[in-house]
Amino acid sequence: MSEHDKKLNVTRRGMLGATATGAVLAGTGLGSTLMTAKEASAAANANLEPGELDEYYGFWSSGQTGELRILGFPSMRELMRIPVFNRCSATGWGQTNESLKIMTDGLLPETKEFLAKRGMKTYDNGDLHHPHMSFTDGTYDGRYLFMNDKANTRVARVRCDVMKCDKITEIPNAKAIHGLRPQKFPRTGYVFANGEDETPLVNDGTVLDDPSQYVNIFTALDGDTMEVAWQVMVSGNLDNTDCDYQGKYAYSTSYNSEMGMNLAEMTENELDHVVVFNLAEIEAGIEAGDYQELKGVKVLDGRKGQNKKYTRYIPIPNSPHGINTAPDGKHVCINGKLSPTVSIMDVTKLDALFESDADPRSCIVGEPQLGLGPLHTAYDGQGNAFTTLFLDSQIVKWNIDKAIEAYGGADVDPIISKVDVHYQPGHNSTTMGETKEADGKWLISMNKFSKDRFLNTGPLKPENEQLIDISTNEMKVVHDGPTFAEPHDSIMVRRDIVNPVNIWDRNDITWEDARKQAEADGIDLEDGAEEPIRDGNKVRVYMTSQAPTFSLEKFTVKQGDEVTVYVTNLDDVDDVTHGFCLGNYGVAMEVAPQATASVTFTADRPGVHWFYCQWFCHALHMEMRGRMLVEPQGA
Ligand code: CUK
Ligand code: CUA
Repeated sequence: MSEHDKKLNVTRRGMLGATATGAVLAGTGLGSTLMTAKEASAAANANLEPGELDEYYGFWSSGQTGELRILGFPSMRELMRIPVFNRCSATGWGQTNESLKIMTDGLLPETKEFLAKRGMKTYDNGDLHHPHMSFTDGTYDGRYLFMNDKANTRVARVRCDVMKCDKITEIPNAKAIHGLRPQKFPRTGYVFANGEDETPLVNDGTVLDDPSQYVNIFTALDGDTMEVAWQVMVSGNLDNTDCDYQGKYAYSTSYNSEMGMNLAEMTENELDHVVVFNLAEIEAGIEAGDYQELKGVKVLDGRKGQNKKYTRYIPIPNSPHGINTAPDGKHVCINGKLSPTVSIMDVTKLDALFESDADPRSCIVGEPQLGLGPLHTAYDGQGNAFTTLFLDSQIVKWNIDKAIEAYGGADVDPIISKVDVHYQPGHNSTTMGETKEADGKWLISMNKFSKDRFLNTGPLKPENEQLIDISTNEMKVVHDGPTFAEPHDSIMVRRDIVNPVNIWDRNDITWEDARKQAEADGIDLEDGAEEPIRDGNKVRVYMTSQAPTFSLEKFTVKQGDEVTVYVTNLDDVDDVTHGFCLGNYGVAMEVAPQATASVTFTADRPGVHWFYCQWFCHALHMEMRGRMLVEPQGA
């Protein structure tokens, strides 16, 4: 053990003791006499009294669950789940016509065909790693959240006014969208998305073992339209991505510069790289027609050795993973993963790489050794960085300027402190930490393993997300938060930035198709219809809901009819959501105040079938039900 680590260990032990005492005493109301005022206020903020509101919104990914989650922060209370890439039983996401439109509109024609052969309209799984909010002028603007799907190569957007997904775009030419970040300046703008898995450029099944024909693709979407703006072909794979505060560059880590196809090949080189994308040069290249069109997208060639001004490759040790721009607008930390180092890139030195043939490493201004398995770095806005050490199960707090001085030869130690986390952290994030308004209050360590930290839930255990007070140099773990599979990343956004509505606007675009159909049928969605509208074997049932009744207590269709039920919720009271669940037909959906939702199914079971409201809405909620009569064929 080095002198340094010994010192840290002692500090850590002393500190843990102090925290435990503080916490116990705080519970008895005596804490404030023993804790400093700052400690006391931090502890008080983390433990909200019933009815108190959190200071921050936490937006959490959910990995292979495929949804986005909203947590109150720092209480870590889970507030909501927003289905995105998954099928949701509670809301009908993936079944309602409105959600299916969002889930299918942006699929590639070849995917629609592939799914149709399997009797599916859309994928019902996803792997959501990276949720990030739209920016204006370097900070969150509360418009949208963007997120990736590694499993099925998609990017989705959530509207922050209603907290529902409104667009999903499948990315052509790429495979496995992983790293994702919105442009920070002047606004979003572009959403940058990395393809993680390399594939043959023409992937028609004729090439397997010829790496020279494999490429990888970096994608920029237009955050306003959610259409692909352009793509750049690169060498090596792409892992995580970020961009600057000047609107000039985006950059991505690559852990497989070797273009290896198995573990041994992928980890062969000591140095992999970061690819820097020059946005102005790429736009100029498109303007000049220097691209090929692949599946309707303009694809530029930014591969190594092309000597074009679109990209530069910066050697970085070793299989780098996370890449995070600091709130100072100047420094970018590239986390070494298999190297114990974080490489600090200075974005003001990037111009020179493109203007001259400067050594690509000339933009690296620091490379501190921090510990084993550095994966991601977060910031406090005061010149300090917090890096997760996966193998050491620690967070290390260190100073960026000191690391740069040490790289220049000064005898300074950039490491300020380390804290144990439980266990194996991946991402960490700080309050407002990926914006220029980083406030240095809280850090969340998103640990991949919880092992013994909670009651045993069998062989499958929760993840553990630990809340850490970073308002002092000694980081304090103040809360353990179990989560289900498997949040990777999170952001914490000041609550004044996020302002969702309580009730839908009746003119919302979400049910535009329903409104058009109703108009064609001569009906107002807000009135409903007394009888089903028949159109061949298609039957449309229009009803409204108002606690505790549906406007129809019964309706009749024929066996084999394709039935669409539209429900419009006329209640305009906060939180009075109704549902429509049709028993033994596998049909259920949510209808929030002033919303319209619809579902289409084939009435192939004759008989009387009850439908009921499955969101508790009223003292007579149980009575909020009705009957569908399906007359047998030939009747
Ligand atoms: S990746 Cu998961 S720990 Cu997908 Cu952001 Cu680093
Ligand atoms: Cu309406 Cu329950």
